[in-house]
Amino acid sequence: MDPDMRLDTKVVHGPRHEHDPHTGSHRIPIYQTSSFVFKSADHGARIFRGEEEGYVYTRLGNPTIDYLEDKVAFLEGAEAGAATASGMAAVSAVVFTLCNAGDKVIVSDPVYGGTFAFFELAKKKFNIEPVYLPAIKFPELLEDHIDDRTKLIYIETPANPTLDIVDIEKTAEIARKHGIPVAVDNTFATPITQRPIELGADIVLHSMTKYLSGHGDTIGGIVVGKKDFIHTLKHDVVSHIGSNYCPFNAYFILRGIKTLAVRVRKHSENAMKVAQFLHDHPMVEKVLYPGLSDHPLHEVAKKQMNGMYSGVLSFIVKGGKEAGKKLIETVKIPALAVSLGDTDSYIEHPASMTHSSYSDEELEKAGIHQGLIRLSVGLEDPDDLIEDLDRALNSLKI
Ligand code: LCS
Repeated sequence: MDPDMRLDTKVVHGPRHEHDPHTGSHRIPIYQTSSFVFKSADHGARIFRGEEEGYVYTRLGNPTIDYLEDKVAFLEGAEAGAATASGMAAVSAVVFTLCNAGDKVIVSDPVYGGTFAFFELAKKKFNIEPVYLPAIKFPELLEDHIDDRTKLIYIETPANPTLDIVDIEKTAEIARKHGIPVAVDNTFATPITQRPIELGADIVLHSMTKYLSGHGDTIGGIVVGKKDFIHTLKHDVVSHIGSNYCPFNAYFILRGIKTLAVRVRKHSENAMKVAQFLHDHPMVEKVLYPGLSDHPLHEVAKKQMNGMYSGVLSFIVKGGKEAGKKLIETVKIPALAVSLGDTDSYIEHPASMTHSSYSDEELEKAGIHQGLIRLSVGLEDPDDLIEDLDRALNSLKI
C-alpha cells in the first residue's frame, strides 16, 4: 500500500489489503489458537533460533495480532508495533524496556491516574524515579531536569483529564540533543488528529480501549516505534511478563479502526460544539478544551493536532465539587462511567474516580481541580447533549 494514501483510505485498507492469504477470507480471521504446528523438529528449532520466520505460540505472536500491529504502526508512520493486554500494559512495557533500577523518567503532569499509579509503583518496587513536570511548561523546564540517569521522556498530550497540551516538536528537539527517547501517549488524539513520530517523537502508545476500538466493548494497548525497539519490547518484556494481546480482541480493534477517521472527526466536531456551549453557560466556571481560543496552549494544539482537538473535554461548574457531583447524576444521555472514546458519551469526576490515585496535594500540583468534571463526547446529536447538559446545569441553581 502506498504510504502517501490519504488517512481515510489508510484506515480502511492499509498497510496491505486485509484478507487472509490462506483462504481468501476478506476479513482477517481470528486465529484463536494457543500453538502453531511445526513441519518438523528442525523447522521448530529453526524458528526458536530465529533463523526462520514462523508462529510458535500466541504469547509470542499470532497472525490476527500481527495485522493489528502493522495497521497501527502504518497509521502512526512507525516501523513496527506491539499490541498489549491493555493501555497500562503498553505504558509499563515502554518503561521496563528502556529503564533499569536507578534510572529516571521525566513525565508530563498530569497523566491518566493509572499511569501515575504505575510510575509510583515502579519507583517503590524497581527504583525507577519519575520526575513530573507541568505539561504546559514542559519543554521550557525539561532541559534543567535531564541528567545521566534520564532514560525516557514520557508525555501525554492532550492530558487526561485537564486536556493540557505538551509541545511535541519542542520536546523532541531537546530530547534529541541529549539522545533520550520521547514516548507520547496519543490516546486522546489518535493518529487521525496527531502524529507524534512526524513531530520527532520516537515511540507512540495508545490505550486501544478508547478511540481505536471506538465501541466501548474491549480493552487493549499498543506501542509503536522503531523495529529494534519494538523487537526488544515484545521479546524481552511483554512475552516474559505475559502482557501480550489476544486474537479475539485484536479482531474487534481491527474492526473499530475501519471507521476511525469518520468517528474521530465527528467526536471532535461534537466536542467543539459542546465546549462552546459550556463556555458561554452562566453556570459554568471554566471549560478546559484545547479547541477553544482561550485555552493557554490553543496555538500549540492548532499546530500539532490537524484542526481537531479530541472528543474529550473537562469543565468546572459553579458550586464546585458538590454541584459537579449533582450534575453527573442529573444528566440523562452520558453514562456515569469512566473510559472515553466510545460512540456513547461518558461523564465522570476525575478527583474521586480516574485520578483517585493522586493525593489532594498531587491533584492540586497537577492542576486537577476538585470540582472538575470530564465529559467524553460521543456520536449522539450534539444538540441533544447540549439540551441535556443545559437542563442539568439549570437545575443546579435551585
Ligand atoms: N493512557 C491514557 C491517556 C488513558 O486515558 C488510559 C485509560 C490509559 C492510558 C490506560 O489504558 P487501559 O489500560 O485502561 O486500556 N484511561 C481511562 C480513563 O480515563 N477512564 O477509564 C480508563
